[in-house]
Amino acid sequence: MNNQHAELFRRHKLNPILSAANWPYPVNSIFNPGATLLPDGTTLLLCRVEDRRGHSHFTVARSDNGADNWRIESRPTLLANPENFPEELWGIEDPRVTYIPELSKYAVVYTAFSRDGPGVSLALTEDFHSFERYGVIMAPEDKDAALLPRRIGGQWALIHRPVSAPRAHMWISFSPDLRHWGNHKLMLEARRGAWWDANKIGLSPPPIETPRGWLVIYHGVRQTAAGAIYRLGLALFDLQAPEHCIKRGDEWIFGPQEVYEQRGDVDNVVFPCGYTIAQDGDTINIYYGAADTSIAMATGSLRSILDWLERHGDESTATLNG
Ligand code: BMA
Repeated sequence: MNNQHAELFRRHKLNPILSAANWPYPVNSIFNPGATLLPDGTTLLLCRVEDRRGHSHFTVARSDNGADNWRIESRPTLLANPENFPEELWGIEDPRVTYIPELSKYAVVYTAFSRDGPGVSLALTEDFHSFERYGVIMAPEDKDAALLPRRIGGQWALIHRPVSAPRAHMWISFSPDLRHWGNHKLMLEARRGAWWDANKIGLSPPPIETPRGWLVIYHGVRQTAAGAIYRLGLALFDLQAPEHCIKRGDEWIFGPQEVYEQRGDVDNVVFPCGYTIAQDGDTINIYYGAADTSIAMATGSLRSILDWLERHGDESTATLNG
């Protein structure tokens, strides 16, 4: 075959691994989960669950091998709380989970669907039972956000995606206390024209710390006459100055291909919000929403991903329009 390209992520044979049919209570769809590996090796997914009003909440699912035999909590884990947090009026969406060793807590950064559009909210938790809500940390319209696991130069760092219509780029902002955010910097720009990542990009799972830099898997949205196509690309950022892009891949590396990714409530969407890395320090599982309908998983090797970026990455397209 001569139309071959590197397969950096291999889909799991049981895909989709979770869907509404598995849920212990009535729902419309399950997608875009945050993920983390607990100290005992259990994979925890914080799943976005959309009810039959169209509003979303989060529910925890656990598995010993990260692929099957999921134990799903019988009731929602975190519901919108619009009485105390009015910005959560129309639900909470797309959680990204980062373990913060300094706090011995998990940070859950999520989209709060307010009357004025999506904003970025933060909650901390030790056990995924009780959550300490910080409320909105980036005002609408902003989403696709995650916290870095440690301070950079003494400051916490948040990657996020404000919208400056018609285009939307990735930014990084800094805070001394997780409440007051500033020092905003443009991190990665959407390209223009025919590119797969023209006009609108956003962080997918939280950034992955590697010896070569922060590895970022981001989504690009291509608008076509038949609707949008959500695909994934790669970029690498400086460990000490994460606003500085070292490499950016030109080609997308993962896109809707299987029926469960191409057909659903929203066709042609692959949308990971979480990953886990195995004991070997190399095997990475990404957990993604497929067509805004179910959860699927794909596995790759960090070494191969970084090698691909080394060979295919470009230094000049980080913030310039190719
Ligand atoms: C994005 C987000 C995701 C969703 C995707 C495709 O803008 O809102 O929650 O999966 O669109 O609908």
